[in-house]
Amino acid sequence: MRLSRSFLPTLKENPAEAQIVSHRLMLRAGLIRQTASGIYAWLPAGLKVLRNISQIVREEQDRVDAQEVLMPTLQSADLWRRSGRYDAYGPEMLRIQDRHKRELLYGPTNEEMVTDLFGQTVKSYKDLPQVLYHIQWKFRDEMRPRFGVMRGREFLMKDAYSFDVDYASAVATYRRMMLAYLRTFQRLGVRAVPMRADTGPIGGELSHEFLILAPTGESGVFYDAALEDQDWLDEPVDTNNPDALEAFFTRVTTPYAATDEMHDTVAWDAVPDEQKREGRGVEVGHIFYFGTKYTQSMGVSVSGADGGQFFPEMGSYGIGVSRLAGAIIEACHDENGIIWPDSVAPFRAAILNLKSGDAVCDEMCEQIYAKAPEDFLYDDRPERAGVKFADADLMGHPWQIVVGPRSAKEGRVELKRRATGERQELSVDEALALVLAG
Ligand code: P5A
Repeated sequence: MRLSRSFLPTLKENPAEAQIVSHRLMLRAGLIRQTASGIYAWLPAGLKVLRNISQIVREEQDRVDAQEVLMPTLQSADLWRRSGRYDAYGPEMLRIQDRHKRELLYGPTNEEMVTDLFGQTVKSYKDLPQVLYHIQWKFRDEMRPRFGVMRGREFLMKDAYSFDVDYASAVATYRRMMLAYLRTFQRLGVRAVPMRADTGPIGGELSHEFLILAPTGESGVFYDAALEDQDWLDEPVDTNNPDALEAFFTRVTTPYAATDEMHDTVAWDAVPDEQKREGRGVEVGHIFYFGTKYTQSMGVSVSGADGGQFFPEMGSYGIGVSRLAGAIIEACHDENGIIWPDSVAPFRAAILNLKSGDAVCDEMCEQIYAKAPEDFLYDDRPERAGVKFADADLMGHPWQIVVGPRSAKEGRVELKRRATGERQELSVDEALALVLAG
């Protein structure tokens, strides 16, 4: 994409309404614009980020055999009356009436809808387990929407729902999902720590939150340094073997990892001092096992091996996809701007033409741009070099290919790695090879 023709409105000044760094940087780097309180439009670069995150989430869901569907954003109030949550949910639910005065709502979550969908379709234990997920917009009329997309009213969530024959099978599904989550966050280039959590309005007895460690996070976090090492996630886990799943689960859910509210001082005292870590975290995922809460209340049963009917055991599993865009920035930035992990960056590299209009620079840039894949951004604007450097750092492209008049004459460019600041002078082909390999 040529920057001169693109809809990438960067801002020099910090917007007054943004209190935290990710919100400031998302506005300044031209990723989002607010259209109403807690509601945002995603501009081209922001949309690329959202798509990159969604795609990694999708691949890791598919890898543990979850199946993608797409349920609507609007739901009927009657569906929620069946579970008893219509009245219980409170003012966070946006309630709507259609022209026939039928009551609808903009879905804050989909337990009811998916249970109904499942009940219409699955009749026998032989068809279990089933895990369905979608990546869909949600609406929660938050009392205090704030921090940009981190606590929005309309936000994008990946929500998965599982149906199992019994407790043991449901727990195995829960653990498989936990593995999928840790793999997802690792691929997104951030470290996420799973912690025991309260179940809140979703309900149930077993629940974990996933927190990305970032100094500006909303929750205080106490954890064992052992959790920082997640390289072993690259090793295969036999997800059909309950013992292997249990071993994995025990490894990642040490009782030391806790938030402020759930801080167990006895367990904390047992952690060797040099292993103790205190930090802050942003909740980017939350998973729940709640047994037959919804199947029972909504009367959704299937036939069992003994010929009788039973209520399948359920869990639900959320990832805040749009919140992640902000959370990743909270974890990956410096005083100059965003430092995108390679896997989520809207553009892999920017070509910076330090002297647009100079024949040698223009020609070399055009030559690089012609060879480059789609995810290169060419800064061809007639701007000063300083402006281009600042914008490239702000937007956070993992690589900058800098084309200046002196080195261009010798057929060379300067390649800068955003994360480390490391620079090297290379030929065009060498630079391209490095960027494309990375
Ligand atoms: C799990 C999936 C649920 O809704 N039902 C379906 C369960 N869980 S949750 O914890 O309430 O939400 C899941 C994740 O969604 C993100 N999230 C938000 N993101 C941005 N703005 C919000 N207002 C917001 N509320 C929730 C979080 O990442 C949360 O972990």
